[in-house]
Amino acid sequence: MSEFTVHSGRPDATGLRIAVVAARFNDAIVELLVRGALGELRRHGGADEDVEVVWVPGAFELPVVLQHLAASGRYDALVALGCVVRGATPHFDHVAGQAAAGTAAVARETGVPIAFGVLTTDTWEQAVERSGGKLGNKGAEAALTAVETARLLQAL
Ligand code: INI
Repeated sequence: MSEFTVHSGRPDATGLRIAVVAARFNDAIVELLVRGALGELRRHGGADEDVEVVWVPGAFELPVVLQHLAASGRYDALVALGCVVRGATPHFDHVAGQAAAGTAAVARETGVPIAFGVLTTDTWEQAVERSGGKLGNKGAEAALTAVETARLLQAL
């Protein structure tokens, strides 16, 4: 039987240079996402001196700052965090849509992996559930995704 070569990214943050880029809007939630992300990076071997946190005003501003950081060549991966709640946001679709599409475009254009940990929920309660509540912490999940993707790209 033939042997296939299988690639996957190790969940090992040792030595990886990572920036967590967080949108301050709805900061009560986003602080929890940042905390979750930083804890997850530490748990997987990330060193405090290799990890930076960058605050932007809102989720709409994430792509331009991600673009700047990704193009600098200083990071192995980026983690985008934020919280957009539909109920409180008449222009929800624009803010959430541009944050997601812009983030994906930056990752593709620069080759730097960017995990998307921006909550886009209908209600505040749904955001609470995903920022350390009963549905986990999406900031932590995004941080681990960034690590795995950075390792995968190194391995391929
Ligand atoms: N930004 C968010 O990150 N979350 C939101 O829920 C939100 N709401 O509700 O409007 C929000 N708006 C600000 C936006 O991201 C920009 O900062 C603003 O439009 C200026 O460019």
